[in-house]
Amino acid sequence: MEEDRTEIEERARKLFSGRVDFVLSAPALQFIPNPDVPEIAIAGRSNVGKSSLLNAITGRKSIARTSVTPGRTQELNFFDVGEPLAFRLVDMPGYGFAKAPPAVVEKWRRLVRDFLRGRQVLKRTLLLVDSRHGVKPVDADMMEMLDEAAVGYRIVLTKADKIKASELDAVIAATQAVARKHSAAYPEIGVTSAEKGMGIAELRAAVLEDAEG
Ligand SMILES: Nc1nc2c(ncn2[C@@H]2O[C@H](COP(=O)(O)OP(=O)(O)OP(=O)(O)O)[C@@H](O)[C@H]2O)c(=O)[nH]1
Ligand SMILES: [Mg+2]
Repeated sequence: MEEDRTEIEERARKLFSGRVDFVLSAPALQFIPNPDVPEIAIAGRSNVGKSSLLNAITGRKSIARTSVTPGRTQELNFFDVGEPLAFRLVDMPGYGFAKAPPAVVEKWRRLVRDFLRGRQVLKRTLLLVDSRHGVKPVDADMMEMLDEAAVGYRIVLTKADKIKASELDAVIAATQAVARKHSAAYPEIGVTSAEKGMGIAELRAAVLEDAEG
């Protein structure tokens, strides 16, 4: 019998309230952990709220460093979830930072593309999009990289507390339309606020399902 939504959410809540450990921060692929457990990555523009969402999912205030300075997370950051180890979360370096020098952008591109292409254990990516901005050209570029690497992704709107409900409905509809055009994107859009805890229980459950799937 199929597991009930509330059962998965409860299982996910328990899992994330147990052990979650920062493993390492990898500036290049030679430093990433052995591919011995499933992984779920979190990607998105600089400042979109990746680290904040990771903190919210794990119910910790600062397991992933959050910053007010965009472009702070430049490495792949790995977090072990569960005891015994169930899966790993990967906080990816943000993209689309306007002031980034071309050499930095190129380094980012290579690191992310090679990681996505070669990582057999990568089950899914959460692609975060700021509710206030919707999908920007840089996000569409990232979606193409994911489509090409055939890594399935869930588009997750962040900072939903920052806009009105009517505006949120419009951005959800527009984002759904974009998702339909991308082969590796899930049709349903996640809607979250790390600040208010909105959509977090659902996202935790989705992460657990993706890791187990
Ligand atoms: N209002 C509100 N602010 C948020 C939310 N999530 C994140 N922020 C704020 O947005 C800023 C950036 O958040 P981060 O989590 O550091 O973003 P990031 O995507 O990890 O950024 P980089 O690591 O630089 O790529 C911080 O000032 C957060 O406090 C949210 O749900 N609501
Ligand atoms: Mg970050």
